[in-house]
Amino acid sequence: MLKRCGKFMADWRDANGRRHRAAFPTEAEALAHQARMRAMEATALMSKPLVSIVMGSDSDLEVMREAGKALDEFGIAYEMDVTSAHRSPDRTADYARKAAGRGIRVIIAGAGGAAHLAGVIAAHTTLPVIGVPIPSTSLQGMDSLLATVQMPAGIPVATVAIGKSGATNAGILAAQILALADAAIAKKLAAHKEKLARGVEEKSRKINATMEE
Ligand code: AIR
Repeated sequence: MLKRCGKFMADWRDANGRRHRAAFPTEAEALAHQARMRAMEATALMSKPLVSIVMGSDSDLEVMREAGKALDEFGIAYEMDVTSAHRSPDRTADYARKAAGRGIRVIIAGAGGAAHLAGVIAAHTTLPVIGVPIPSTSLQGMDSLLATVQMPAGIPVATVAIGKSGATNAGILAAQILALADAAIAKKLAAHKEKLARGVEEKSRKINATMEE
């Protein structure tokens, strides 16, 4: 433990990564304070949303909920909101510009039809943006897919499949991005892959048992 001018220095980082130090007369007091602060920050980090899930309308919620479910599986805190690239352009730009400053690390954006939400958000932030094409009634989501995926060079949107599978994968992809700097999430992702493989083994066993009957 660092000692300065006869005092013991407790040392910790807050949820935004800023470093803090406080001086104590004894090492025991400094260590106790440091442990308390580190535990508090760990809790704050867990409950602070790292992923933002946004959608063009509340009619997209049924699909976009799947992204939230995937994040739940990895214990990743997220927020959900509605903003429209066309109906509320100022709100959308404001949201995108402020997201990084609020501690958001990945944005998942879903929209249907002329689905420009993910692209417009990507235009206003350097955070990674994952686009989810919502199945539309008239063109079954082909319009949403093309509007989301066909971004001009320079402004990427990582576009996933149309609908609920895409939303699930958006959540997993966000977890994979966060896992680059978080060993606990990386471990959960490895366990997720093992679970998938065990599921296939089980299906293979069942189908082979049926063949033998
Ligand atoms: N939308 C909303 N603003 C711009 C777009 N592209 C999309 C929504 C939703 C669809 O339009 O994302 O998928 C229909 O929205 P609503 O509110 O009419 O149900």
